[in-house]
Amino acid sequence: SFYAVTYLVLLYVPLFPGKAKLLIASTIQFLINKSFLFFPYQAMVKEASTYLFNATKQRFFFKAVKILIPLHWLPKPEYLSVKTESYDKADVIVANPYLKHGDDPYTLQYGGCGEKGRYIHFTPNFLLNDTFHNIYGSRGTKVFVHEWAHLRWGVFDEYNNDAPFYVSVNSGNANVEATRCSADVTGKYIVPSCMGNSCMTRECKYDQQTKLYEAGCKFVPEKTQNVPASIMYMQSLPSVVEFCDQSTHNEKATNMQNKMCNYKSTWEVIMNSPDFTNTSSINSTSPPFETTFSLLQTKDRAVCLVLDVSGSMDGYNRINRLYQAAEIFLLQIIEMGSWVGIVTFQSTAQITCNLRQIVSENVRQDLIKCLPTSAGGGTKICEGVYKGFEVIKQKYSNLDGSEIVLLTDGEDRTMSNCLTDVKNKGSIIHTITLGPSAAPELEQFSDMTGGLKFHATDKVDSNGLIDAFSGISSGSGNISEQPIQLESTAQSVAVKQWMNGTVTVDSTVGKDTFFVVTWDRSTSPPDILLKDPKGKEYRTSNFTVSNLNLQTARLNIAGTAEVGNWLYWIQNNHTESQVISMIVTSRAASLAVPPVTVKAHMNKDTNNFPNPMVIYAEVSQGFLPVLGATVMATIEQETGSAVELKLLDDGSGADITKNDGIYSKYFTSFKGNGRYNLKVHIQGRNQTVRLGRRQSRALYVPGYIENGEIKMNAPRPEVSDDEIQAKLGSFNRVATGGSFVVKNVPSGGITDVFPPCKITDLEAQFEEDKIHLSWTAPGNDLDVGQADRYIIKVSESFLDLRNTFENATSVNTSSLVPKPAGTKESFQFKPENVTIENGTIIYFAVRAIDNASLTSEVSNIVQAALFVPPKESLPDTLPTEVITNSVPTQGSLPDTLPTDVINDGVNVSIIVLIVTGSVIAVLIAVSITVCILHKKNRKVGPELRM
Ligand SMILES: [Ca+2]
Ligand SMILES: [Ca+2]
Repeated sequence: SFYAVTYLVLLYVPLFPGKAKLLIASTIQFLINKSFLFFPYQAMVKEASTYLFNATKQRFFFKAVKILIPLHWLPKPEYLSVKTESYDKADVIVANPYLKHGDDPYTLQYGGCGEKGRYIHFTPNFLLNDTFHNIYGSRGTKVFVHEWAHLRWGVFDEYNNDAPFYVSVNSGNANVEATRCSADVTGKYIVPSCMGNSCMTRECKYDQQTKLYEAGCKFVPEKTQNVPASIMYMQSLPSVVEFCDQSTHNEKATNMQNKMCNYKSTWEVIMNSPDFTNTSSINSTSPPFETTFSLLQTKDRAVCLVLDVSGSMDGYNRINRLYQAAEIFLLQIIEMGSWVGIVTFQSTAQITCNLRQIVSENVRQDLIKCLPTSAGGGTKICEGVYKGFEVIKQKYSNLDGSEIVLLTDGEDRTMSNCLTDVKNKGSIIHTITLGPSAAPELEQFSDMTGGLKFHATDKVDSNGLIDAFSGISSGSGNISEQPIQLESTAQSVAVKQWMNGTVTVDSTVGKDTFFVVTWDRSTSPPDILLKDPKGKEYRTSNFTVSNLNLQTARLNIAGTAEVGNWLYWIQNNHTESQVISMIVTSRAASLAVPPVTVKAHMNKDTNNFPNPMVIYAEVSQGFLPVLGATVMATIEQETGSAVELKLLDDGSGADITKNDGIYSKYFTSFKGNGRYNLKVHIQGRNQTVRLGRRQSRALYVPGYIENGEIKMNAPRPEVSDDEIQAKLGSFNRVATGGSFVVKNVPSGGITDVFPPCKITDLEAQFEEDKIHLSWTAPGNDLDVGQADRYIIKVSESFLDLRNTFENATSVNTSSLVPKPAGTKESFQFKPENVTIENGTIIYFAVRAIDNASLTSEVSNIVQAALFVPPKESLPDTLPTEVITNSVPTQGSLPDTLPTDVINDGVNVSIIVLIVTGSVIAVLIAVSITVCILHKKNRKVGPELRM
C-alpha cells in the first residue's frame, strides 16, 4: 500500500541517512521480514535487563517488551492488537529531536525525591550509532538503566554540569573535587582543546574568582579502576555496576541527588520504593527470564459516547450544555478517520447512533443529530457501558484499544456489578462527572482501564463540560492530527454589555480552526464581530447556528487561519444578562513543524488533607521546553468556587528545576472534600518566550585515562541557542488537567496547617568580611503568600546543621522581613565566633516561619570555604581569598511517593518509539514488563497489569 511505503521510508531514514529513496525502499521489505528494525533496541533491553538485575542485587529485570506498530503499516498476522497501551502512557519514547538538539538521552523528571518521572527519550541516532557507546556505555545498555532509575524510582543525577566542582576538607587539607559518586572514582583534571579529532590536553588551573577549577576543566576518569559505584554518576565506567549506597555515597557533592533527596544515597531511595518493599532478591547471577518482545498494532480509533439522560440531567441546563460540549467534540475534536457511535442511558440504554467512520463533514453533522435533547428516568451506568461495548463490536470483533466516554451526573448503587467485568475487556473508559452528585466511584472505571478523568461543575462561566470533551485526546502521540485548544473562556455579560478579547493564532497551528461562541439564555445569537490579523471581519451572519442547538454559533476558518492576533467583540443583545463563552480550537498547520503543546496535571489523583498537592504544566514544542510563558492555573471545586494560581518555572518552591518548561506550584487552598478540576491558560509573548533545552541529560564522559594515556572522546556536539530560539512566536493555549479527589478536609473552618516551603536555592557569597546570602522567598503556605520571619543558622559542621539545626548558632535576623513568595531575598551579615583559616568551611542554612508559627524544613545547606589553592597551579598574583559554593539539600517530601503499588509483585510499563519525518509521523509503542521477583512466601506467577 502507498501508506505503508511512505511510512517505512521515513522510518528508515535514520538507519540509512543520505541514501537514495529507491535503495531504502528495497531494504525495507528485508528489514521488516527479519524484524531487524527492532534489533538494536531489543539487544539493548536484553543486556540492560541483566545489568539492572545485578545492579539491584538480584531483584528487578525487564521481562517483556511490547512494540506498537503504527496504524498505517501493512498488518501482519503476528501483530497482536493494542489494548490500553498508548503513547501518552509510555515510559520510553524513541523519536527524532525537533531541531537538532543533540542525541543525549534524558528522562523528563520533575517530581520530588522518589517520585516517578514522565518518560525517557532516546533518539534513533543514539540507539543506532556506535560512536555513543564509548561515551554512555556499551550499546546504550548502562545508560538505559541510569535513565530507568530516574524514571522508575525518582533518583537524581550525581554529576552536575552547572556545579562540576566543590571544595572538600580532609584532615585540614582543602581540595577541589569533581562532583561525583562515589568520591573514590579516580581521574585527572584536564582541559582539552580539540581540533577535529585530535585533542591537546593540559592540567586544569584554578579560577581566580571561584577558586574552583577553571571553566572548561574536565574530570577525566581512569578507565580501569575498582570502584563499583555509581550508575547515577558515570554508568559508562567499566567497573560501575552499582548505585551509591549509604557507605559509598558522597554527601558533599553539589548534585541534584543531594539537593532533592536530602543527602540520601540513590540506593537508599530505591530501597524506599514500593517496588523494593514488595519484593525480595533471588539467588541467581542472571534474570530468571530473558526479555521477550511482542509487536502490537494500533487500529483506527473507535469511540462510543455513553451519555446519561436520566431525570437529573434536566436540571441546571445540563442536557443543553451536554449537547453544546458533545457537539464540539464531534465537529472539532475527534480526528478524521475515527469511528464514533452514541449511546444514551437512564434506566435502560439505547443506541442513538451506530458506529460510523468520520470520513466527511457530513458524517459529523449526522452524528450530532443523535445527541440527546431531553432527559428523564433513573441511572443505570452498567447498562450504558455494555451498550457502548455493543456499538464498538459493530465494527471490531473485540474491544481492544477502543474508547468509551462515560458521562453521568448521578449515582447508581448497582454500578459495582460491572466494574470487575469491565476491567479486562480491553476498552479504555474516560469518565466525565457532572455536578456534585455524580457517582463517587465513577473514576474507578478510568483507573482500571487507564482512561482520562474529568469533572465539570454546574457553574456555566467555567466551561467545564466543554473543556472536558475538548480534553478527550486519543493519546496516540500523533500530534499533527490532534486538536489543540487555543482559548476557552466565559463570563457573565450584562444587558448591552460587551465581552472582548484577543486570541493569538501562532504559526504552528491554523488548520481546522473553529471559533465558537456559546450563550445560555437567549435563543438568538449575540452580536459578534471577529477580526483576523489582516483586518478581515467576520460577523454574526458568518457564523453558523444549528437548528438543533440554538445557543451555539460556530465559524470554521477555511484553509489555514492567519497567523497573529484575532480580536473579538461580542455584545449581549438579550433582555437579561447571560453567560457568553468563546472557544477556539485548531490543529497543526503542517506535518513538518510540531505545534506548541501543553500537558497539565496534578501530582496525584487522590489527596488526603493536609498533604499539599502540586500543579504541573509541561509546555513544549517537539520535545523542547518552551520557556518564558505565562501559565495560569484555575482549580475549581465541586461547588464551583475557583482558585487561580500562577505557575512558575523558576526552580523555587514546588518547581524543582529552573527553565525546563515545567511550570509548577503548590496547591493548598482546599475548600472541602470531593472533586476538583484543573485548567490552565498559557500565554506566550514574542518578546519573552523562547525554546530551551532538555536538562538532566546523561553524563557525557569527556574521555578516559587508559594506561596513563589521556584519550578524549569527541566533544559533545553543541547547538547554538540561536538555532533553537528562532522559530517561536506569540501563542495562546488552554489545557484541561482533568479532575482529582480530595479527602479528609475537616468540616468547618480550616486553621493554617501549611508551613512555608523549603528553600532550595540558598546561595552564599563572601563580600569582604561579610557573608551575603540570597534565596527565593517561600510563602505562608508553601510557595503561596508571605512568610513571617526567617531563622538563619551557621555551623562549622555540615552534619550538625543538617541534623540538629536548632542547636546551631543563630544569626540575628531581626532586620529581615520576608518578601512575598517567589521574590528574591538578599541578606548580609558578619559571622561571629568563627575563626577563619585556610581549610575552614562554614555552613549556612535557613528556615522560614509563618504567622501561625509553622516552620519550613531546613533549606539547602551552603558552604563558605577559606581555601588557598596549591601554589604551583595559581597565577602569581593570586591573593588568599574566601570562596563559596553551595551544597544543595532537600528534606523528605511528605506523602508524595507514588501510590502506584505493585500488584502481586509485577509491574508493567510502556515504551514508545516515534520517528517523525517531514511528510507523516510514525509511531511505534513498546511496552516493557518489569518483572519484580516475589517474596518467597508469595506465588510466583507473573501477571501483567496495564
Ligand atoms: Ca521548572
Ligand atoms: Ca501557613
